[in-house]
Amino acid sequence: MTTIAETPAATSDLAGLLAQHRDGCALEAPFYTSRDVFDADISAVFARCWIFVATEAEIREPGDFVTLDIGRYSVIVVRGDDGQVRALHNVCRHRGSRVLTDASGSVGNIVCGYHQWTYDTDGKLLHAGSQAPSFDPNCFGLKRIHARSVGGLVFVCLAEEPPEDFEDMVQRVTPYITPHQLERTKVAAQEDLIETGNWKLVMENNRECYHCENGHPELVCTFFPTWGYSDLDQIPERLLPAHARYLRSQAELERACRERDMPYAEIEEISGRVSAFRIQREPLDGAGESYTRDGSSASRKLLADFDTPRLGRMSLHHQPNSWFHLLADHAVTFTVLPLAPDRTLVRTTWLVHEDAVEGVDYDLATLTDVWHQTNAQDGIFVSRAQAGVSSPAYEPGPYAPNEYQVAGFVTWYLERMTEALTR
Ligand code: 3BY
Ligand code: FES
Ligand code: FE
Repeated sequence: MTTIAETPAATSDLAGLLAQHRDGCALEAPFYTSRDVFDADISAVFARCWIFVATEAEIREPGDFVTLDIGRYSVIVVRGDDGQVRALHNVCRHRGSRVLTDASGSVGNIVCGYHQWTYDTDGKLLHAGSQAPSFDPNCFGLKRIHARSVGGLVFVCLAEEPPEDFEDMVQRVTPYITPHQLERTKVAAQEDLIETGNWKLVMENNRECYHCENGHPELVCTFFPTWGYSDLDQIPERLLPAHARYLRSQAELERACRERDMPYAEIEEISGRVSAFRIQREPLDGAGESYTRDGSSASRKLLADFDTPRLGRMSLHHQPNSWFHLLADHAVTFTVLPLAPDRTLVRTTWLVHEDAVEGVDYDLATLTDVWHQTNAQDGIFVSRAQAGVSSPAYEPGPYAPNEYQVAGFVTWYLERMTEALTR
């Protein structure tokens, strides 16, 4: 008979919780349910690591901005008049009001709505009315946040001293990203989904494809469900024909990349460093071109004026909160932002060539169909997982070999939390 495990203490004692964890198993319930752990996640993970926040395509012109919340932080990502992407704390230096209240828009200067303190897009205070003669505006610029565009993907870091190994990641992934010329793209669609689960459940769900075969009928038209099996002997017999197709397409794709001087080798650095990542180009099933039901391109106007639509998907996973798929005809980016212990924002952005015309080169419903469905399905898995881990009967179970990247994510997360305790 299965016994119900003792309810893990709803502890604020992170050290005790970390000590309880068993390697190779899912996390204990409070990691997903406790407000204290949530707050610790924001300070130890989201306020320390480089976080993917937006694509440059969302802020193409000087003055264009997006705002987003990372825990209790509110961040402005803005293109300056000099064309540079910057990030600023969205906290007025007068009496602290939120300065920009829209999720996105365009400004000449950044004006606080409360008493009209006016900043330029660098954050410099230009005007504050009725001040005493001793007032020095130079002391009251909006606080800066580290920002960095990696081939058109904008990352920010809230820490004063960002993790140094991000630079190494940037060097290694840039050659994979630049061929897609994301700077020459526009946003075709963006979807915000609020999932009723902890952000780590969202990430864990993304780091495996164990659930794809049954859970994502649209995605597996093109995404090989054998993803995640590093030990090929473990592939179930029913998936062997798909695996054989994978191997054939992989050989063809490798040749196509070599002919175009595009890097192909997989790089996997999923734990043991702060800017942990995985990058890989892999074939797509069906026509092999895009995330559509039959695998044919969703946009006729290819990114970067590629001479072939058959470039599979170049997939980048970055800890803690993002993943990206760059294809020949479009790119799709995902960022995961924690809202509450049991609520998480998943933002999906579809990019197409800047000259692609909706209704002529691409049909929006076709372009977004597969990931729209896949996200909705993942949202249901995550909400069921959150409900399950909230039960007193929940006991963390073991990861299967093809969930090794979930284990990698969890190991990485526990490293960050352990590090935070020793600071
Ligand atoms: O988006 C991804 O990269 C992951 C990989 C497998 C499941 N999910 C689709
Ligand atoms: Fe922003 Fe007063 S709080 S101008
Ligand atoms: Fe999924």
